[in-house]
Amino acid sequence: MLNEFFTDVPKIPFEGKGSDNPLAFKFYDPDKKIGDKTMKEHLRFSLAYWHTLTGTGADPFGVGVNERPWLSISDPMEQAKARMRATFEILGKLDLPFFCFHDRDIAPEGQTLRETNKQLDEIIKVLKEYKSEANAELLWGTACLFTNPRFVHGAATSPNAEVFAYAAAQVKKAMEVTKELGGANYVFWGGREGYDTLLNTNMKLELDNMARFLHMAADYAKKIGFDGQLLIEPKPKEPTTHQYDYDVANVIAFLRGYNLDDRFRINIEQNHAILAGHTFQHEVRLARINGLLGSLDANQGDYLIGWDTDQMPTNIYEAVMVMYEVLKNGGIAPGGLNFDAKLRRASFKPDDIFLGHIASMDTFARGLEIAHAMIEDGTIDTFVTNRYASYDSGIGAEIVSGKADFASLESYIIDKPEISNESGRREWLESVINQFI
Ligand code: XUL
Ligand code: CO
Repeated sequence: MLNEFFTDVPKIPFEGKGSDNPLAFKFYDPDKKIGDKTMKEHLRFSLAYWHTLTGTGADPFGVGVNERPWLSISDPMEQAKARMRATFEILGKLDLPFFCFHDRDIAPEGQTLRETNKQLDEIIKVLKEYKSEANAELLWGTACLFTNPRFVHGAATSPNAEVFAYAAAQVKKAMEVTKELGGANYVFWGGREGYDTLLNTNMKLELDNMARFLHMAADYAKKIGFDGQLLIEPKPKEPTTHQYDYDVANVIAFLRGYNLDDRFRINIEQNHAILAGHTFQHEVRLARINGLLGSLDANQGDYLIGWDTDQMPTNIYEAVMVMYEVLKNGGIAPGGLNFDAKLRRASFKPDDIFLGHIASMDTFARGLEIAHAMIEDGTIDTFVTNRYASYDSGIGAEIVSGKADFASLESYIIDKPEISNESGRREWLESVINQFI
């Protein structure tokens, strides 16, 4: 195991709930069986390269403050190699089974795309060497189509066809690299695919072009034999005022409208969900019941702030509700739980990386245990089943089976003097969950 940048941090042990060791798991016990799988198999945790290795802690009001020895190496390729060593040191010490990256997180850009690809290949070679000695796999790869100034008006939805071409070539390469590394998924988060004002926007062409781009991507994945899952990651706003992949409902409609729903599933992020005015669980439920739940970006937004704060997730209640959906889905594989999350700017020490991930991993481990117990107990599920019992027989069964029509429903109800309803019992249900927590 690499031990170069975090020499004070050992391999993080599981010590259990009573432990006062900050560098130990309290709930995440990777080999512990929950139902038919281990915690590690259920949770499929992943490190996000961009926040943890590349992020400096800079914000709109101040410069980078993160103490990251690799970031002070001035030669860009040497820095990229050092970042890769730091990555595998973190993965090893936390025993994280997966990582995710954008192409530009791991290697610097050159003058031309050809030169950039060459640099990427060089870093991929280094990555493969460390990967062969580690227990970590690529959960997903993606292309950064939003940082470089050429993407100022978007990528696939840019008004400039040359930008569309550049983005296509970049995704082509990123998919090849993802396949080469055995990536389980490939993600499309629509960076700047959206608009700020309709005064300068041909919305129809932009949406059609986005669909054309995704069809080309799916065709290329097939052509090179990449059989990983393709994923769209919705977000309602930021950086553009209106992002096209607004939320899960919007993405489902888009995928179906452009005949892409058999090729793509959805990568759902907590902070994006709440920016769209939904709960994380709402988004996961909607994707699940449509057979489109792909993967999760496990982070946490601030409910008082209207932007993407991408905090490390520590809210057990939310983790419970999301793990309930994951268990009902029969698991999240080939997706996983990617910590698309960054430490607060004031948590700038190198070991904060470990403290943040331990807190997040423990949160979802606890969420998994509680959700499993809730399902085993069955109180909530039984309540929901009973609440809809009127559809199991009689007129309800006729509605569900398609036998009923407006005329038959009218003759059924027209002379009934009164309808009685049952209580929804929300407060009692919340108290049931609190007993498990
Ligand atoms: C941006 C975001 C991205 C995607 C990958 O808000 O979530 O990091 O997860 O491009
Ligand atoms: Co994300």
